[in-house]
Amino acid sequence: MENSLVIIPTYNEKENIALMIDAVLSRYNSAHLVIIDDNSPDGTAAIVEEYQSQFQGRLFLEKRNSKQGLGTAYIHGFKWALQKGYEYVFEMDADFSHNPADLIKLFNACKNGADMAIGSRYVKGVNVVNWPMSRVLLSYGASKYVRWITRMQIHDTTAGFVCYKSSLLSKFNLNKIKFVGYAFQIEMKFKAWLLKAHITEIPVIFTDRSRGKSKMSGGIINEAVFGVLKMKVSSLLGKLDI
Ligand SMILES: Nc1nc2c(ncn2[C@@H]2O[C@H](COP(=O)(O)OP(=O)(O)O)[C@@H](O)[C@H]2O)c(=O)[nH]1
Ligand SMILES: [Mg+2]
Repeated sequence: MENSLVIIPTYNEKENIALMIDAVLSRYNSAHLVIIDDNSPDGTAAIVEEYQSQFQGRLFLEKRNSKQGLGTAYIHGFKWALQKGYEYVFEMDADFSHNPADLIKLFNACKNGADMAIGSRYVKGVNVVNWPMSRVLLSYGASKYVRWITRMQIHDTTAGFVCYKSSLLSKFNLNKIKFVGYAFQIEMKFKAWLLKAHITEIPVIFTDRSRGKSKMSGGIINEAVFGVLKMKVSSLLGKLDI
């Protein structure tokens, strides 16, 4: 995976982060990894620092002062990636819900012409393991809702496992991304769609975390439900900044 940067946002991931660093960097010898940590009280950042000497020049840490949401952490990572000149930029969670072994599938899709490859749970049925039924229904329902409102031909509109070609990322005005929580994932896909990017969905199996805690909250859901509607209306009025 040459010219590749994997971005992982973290908030209290001390149980996962060391295993994840190793899973990515030992498996893919040429890939780089940046962790965007929001001053996790559990000391996640210090663990990353411990590993930096083992993966000299391939493991980076960006520390932010406080918990500012997953969306803004990715924006920070995207700007960092574009400034350093990586060609393939990945989004992935720290908790092993996204299988590091699938990174290569997303990479190959982008190498073979896609601008954006989405690790998708909903291409055929529902490929989610260990989530409570309520969470599966929420996520699946959200994906259907977003597809219906936006008319994007994407099955997993809320997926957080993505590879972007930097040529696509650089077309976004990253200062104009509005959503800070999970809806950020929807906004990126919708804008890529409006940019007529070549988007492909690669089926993956999503497995709920077995270590640490989820940061999902009610406010995040509100942002998604009402925000998506607003975003669609703005785009119809020609008022959406991409
Ligand atoms: N930097 C940063 N990372 C976050 C924040 N919220 C969640 N994360 C990370 O984003 C990823 C997904 O969050 P997670 O809690 O697993 O969400 P869930 O899988 O949807 O329940 C994990 O790697 C989290 O550590 C945040 O506010 N800031
Ligand atoms: Mg998770």
